[in-house]
Amino acid sequence: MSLFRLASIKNSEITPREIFQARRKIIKASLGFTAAAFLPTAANAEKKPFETVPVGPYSGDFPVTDYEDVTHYTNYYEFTTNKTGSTVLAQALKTKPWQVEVSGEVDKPGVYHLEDILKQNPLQERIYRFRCVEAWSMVVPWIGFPLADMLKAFKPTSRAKFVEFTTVYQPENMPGQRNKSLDWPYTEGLRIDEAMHPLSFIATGMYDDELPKQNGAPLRLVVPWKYGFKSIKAIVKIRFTETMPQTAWNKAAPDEYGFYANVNPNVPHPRWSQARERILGAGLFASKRDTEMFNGYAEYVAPLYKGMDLSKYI
Ligand SMILES: Nc1nc2c(c(=O)[nH]1)N[C@H]1C(S)=C(S)[C@@H](COP(=O)(O)O)O[C@H]1N2
Ligand SMILES: [Mo]
Repeated sequence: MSLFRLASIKNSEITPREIFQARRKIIKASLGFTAAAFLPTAANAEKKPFETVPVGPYSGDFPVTDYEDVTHYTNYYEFTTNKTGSTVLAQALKTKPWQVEVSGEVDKPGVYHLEDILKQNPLQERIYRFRCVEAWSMVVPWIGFPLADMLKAFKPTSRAKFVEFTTVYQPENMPGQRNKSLDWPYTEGLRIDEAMHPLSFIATGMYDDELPKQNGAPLRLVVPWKYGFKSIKAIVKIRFTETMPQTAWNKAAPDEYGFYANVNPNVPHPRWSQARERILGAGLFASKRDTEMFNGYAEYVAPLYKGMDLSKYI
């Protein structure tokens, strides 16, 4: 039993790692076909829609972290700075209806209903490593679609060099927004080539299910080669800009949280090393593992930073 687990988890909420992986192996084996189409109709009918989502590219065959660990140890400052407290508090978030306002350097600005975005973007699963700046790591089977697919539909102009994302402002349901722990609403940003990179992902679900509120429902960013804080939750605004946007963490502590925030074992956070990481769910006394450059995704993303001094551009 992991130290992070709460005693109150219901058995029905647990997705045992072995069962999950066995099922995913079958689906992976049928890749190249549409997994859903080849399942017998009766079996299909019993499955939730998310369980028939095919596994997309870039999904490494990693041991997946237990669902209850990923859902009971979250960072969500709009609710609380307490990583176990956000599990319960986040249930107050109102996620229906949900709209995303698109503005700035685009030919198709506007307010888009989430349902319309979902209709345009077929779901796939990406099993990604995820690492937080606080030095724990996990592997999460996210369900969603490539960020690039969604962004391209808005037709960015040639002046769009960066993309800024903004989290919902809902202080009546988000107690953290009623104090000044960060400059609300939470914002994040990517350079346009980072945003368009095929690894950058929008998650609307995970572990064969809808995205839990504490993990960023109804839609969040997942950028697996960067520290977790770049992966902004509950997105309501996307703005394309010519200049580098400000980000919530960079504004709060510029020396600690840079714009790029690439996972880099060689550059310590000013207050702690980033060379090793704790595996979520393994327990506090389990041995740590060495953190990998770009969180293990260097072969895909290192070219984006060619010629940049990564000890300067943190
Ligand atoms: N809106 C918002 N997004 C956020 C955060 C937050 O406090 N508010 N925390 C970030 C941090 S620091 C991390 S490590 C990841 C954690 O994602 P998880 O809680 O789903 O594991 O979410 C990121 N996205
Ligand atoms: Mo984090």
